[in-house]
Amino acid sequence: MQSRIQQIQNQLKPDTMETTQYTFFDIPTNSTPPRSWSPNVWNARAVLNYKKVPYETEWVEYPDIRVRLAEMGIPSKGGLMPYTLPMMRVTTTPADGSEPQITYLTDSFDIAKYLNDNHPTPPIDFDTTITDEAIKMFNANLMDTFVGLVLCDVDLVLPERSAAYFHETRPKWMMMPVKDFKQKKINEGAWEKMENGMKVWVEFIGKNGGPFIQGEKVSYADVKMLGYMMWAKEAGPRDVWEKIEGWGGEVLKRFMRAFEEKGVLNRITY
Ligand SMILES: N[C@@H](CCC(=O)N[C@@H](CS)C(=O)NCC(=O)O)C(=O)O
Repeated sequence: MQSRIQQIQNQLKPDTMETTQYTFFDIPTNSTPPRSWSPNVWNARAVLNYKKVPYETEWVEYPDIRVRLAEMGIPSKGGLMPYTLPMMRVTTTPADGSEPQITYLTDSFDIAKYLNDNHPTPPIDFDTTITDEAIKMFNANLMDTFVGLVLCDVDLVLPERSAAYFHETRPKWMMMPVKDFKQKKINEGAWEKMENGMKVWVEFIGKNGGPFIQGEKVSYADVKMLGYMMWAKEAGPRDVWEKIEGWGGEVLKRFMRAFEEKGVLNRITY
């Protein structure tokens, strides 16, 4: 019979432990190295970085997303965007070295929740009431102007093929060329709406003294709000981000700094 010590030693041997590897699929910018810029992708990347779990990034350009994901056997979601990123591949190799098990998580929320369940510390509060409230606040006050002033210029930071894909696909839901859609939003008062929206944002984020919505405690609602800010910062035109920074003032500064201090903004290029 094995002694208790031997049993523990065997359990601790690297070749007898189950291992899990994460591969994170993200959309690149045209910079070298590429940078993470998409709000949906940030909802998941922020959690990976916050939890400090090891992962590797695979960059997939817009037109290649459906090809790459279909090739892995991931089913289409149908509609205008049958395949989307972020996606995370979880490869688990059993302790006995048998065939690895592969799981694909194909939605940012599912990735974030999976990570929080499997890596409980540091924790993220997934209370749906706060998340719903934050999303409702953002959608009612800022989403429309972020689409007009940030999304419409995302092609400026995209590699050539991705920018072409953007101009081919987005007019289908904008019902007009991207340039005209942006102008329409500006004519409808996008700048003023953004300024007013940021006032509501500041009040919402700062209501418990900051840096996060509930004070010191990080929630998934904060992660969502960070995703939108990273979208503007990384993919929006410089002047838009500068305006947002100005309107966001101390509350936005503290919010971003607090995430930075937790290591969340460290991994952006790999
Ligand atoms: N609900 C999804 C939405 C993700 C999403 O819309 N991703 C966009 C990039 S921001 C995408 O991959 N689009 C692919 C396309 O346009 O073909 C999530 O949050 O994971």
